[in-house]
Amino acid sequence: MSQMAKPFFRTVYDVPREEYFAPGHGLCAGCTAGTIVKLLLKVAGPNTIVVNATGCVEVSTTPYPYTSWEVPWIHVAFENTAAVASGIESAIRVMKAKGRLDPSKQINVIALAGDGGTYDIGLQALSGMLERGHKVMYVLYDNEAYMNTGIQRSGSTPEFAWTTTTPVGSVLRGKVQQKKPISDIVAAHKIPYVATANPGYFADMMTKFKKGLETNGPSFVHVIQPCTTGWKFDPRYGIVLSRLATETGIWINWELENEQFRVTVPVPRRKPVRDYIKMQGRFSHLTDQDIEEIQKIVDQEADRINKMVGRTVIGPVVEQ
Ligand SMILES: Cc1ncc(C[n+]2csc(CCOP(=O)(O)OP(=O)(O)O)c2C)c(N)n1
Repeated sequence: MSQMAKPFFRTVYDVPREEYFAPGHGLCAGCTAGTIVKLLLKVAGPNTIVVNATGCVEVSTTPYPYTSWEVPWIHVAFENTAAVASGIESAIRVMKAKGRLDPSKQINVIALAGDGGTYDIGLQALSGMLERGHKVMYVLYDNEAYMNTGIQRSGSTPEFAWTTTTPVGSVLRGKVQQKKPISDIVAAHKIPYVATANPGYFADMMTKFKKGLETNGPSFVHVIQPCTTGWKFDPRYGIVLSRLATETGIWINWELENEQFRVTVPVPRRKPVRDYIKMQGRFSHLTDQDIEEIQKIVDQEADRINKMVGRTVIGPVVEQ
């Protein structure tokens, strides 16, 4: 138990009933971003301001004149999410200091962006926000490509994945480069709270949102977000695929809290990475040898994490 995040949420009965993310939005059937945002707002509650970069969540939840947001929400340019969130947080601080706002009132400021808006174009604003120490929780929903504009590769797209800008043919076989280690880059800023999360482990994810919001300074929660359209899987399997990401070790749920590193979802017996790959059309061109290569990289990362923790938290692959 000492390895676990303090579990504010253990079962569905701990999840608040109130909704601040209204139904009727236009996200794809089976889109796990809807699940992430719905649960995020349940944790944050009504005293929350959301700063949302351009992307799937933004376009699909605010077709004029409708909105799914039952909290104050601002759409910002692709590149400046963290800068706008920093400004809002500073304004709240000044208004409290000048007596224009009750100093005891807790107002959550959440920056919300996809991988394109974080790994690539929003990285400079994000780094500035972290370095200045703003009390903002940045939530990255990572569907591993620029999905809203038609599935273009991002710095997050994994090696071998098909996208419209990393096609599969006689010259290229999907993306050439590996995924950028964004959470490690964020952690290098030495902020008080960094975590990775997965909507398939909703209690762990919600606990991390709560811890992030309670952090006295910047916090960053990086959430994997399987995308039925871009990853090409049957919409009914969004949560199954989310869980497989962690069960295979390709996505490890961890947190770094005041320099203390913990794996919050240990995986004593890993499933082979093939189980995750085979469910997705974006990897349908992969050979057994390619899958072996990915398996080796996942094994190496598991070793690195186990060494960091000082014991085996991500176990060996066991065919089940
Ligand atoms: C400066 C700038 N460049 C390009 C665009 C076009 N654009 C809008 S949304 C988007 C993709 C967003 O991708 P991501 O951040 O991964 O979010 P997702 O759509 O996958 O949710 C792009 C390229 C833009 N709005 N602004």
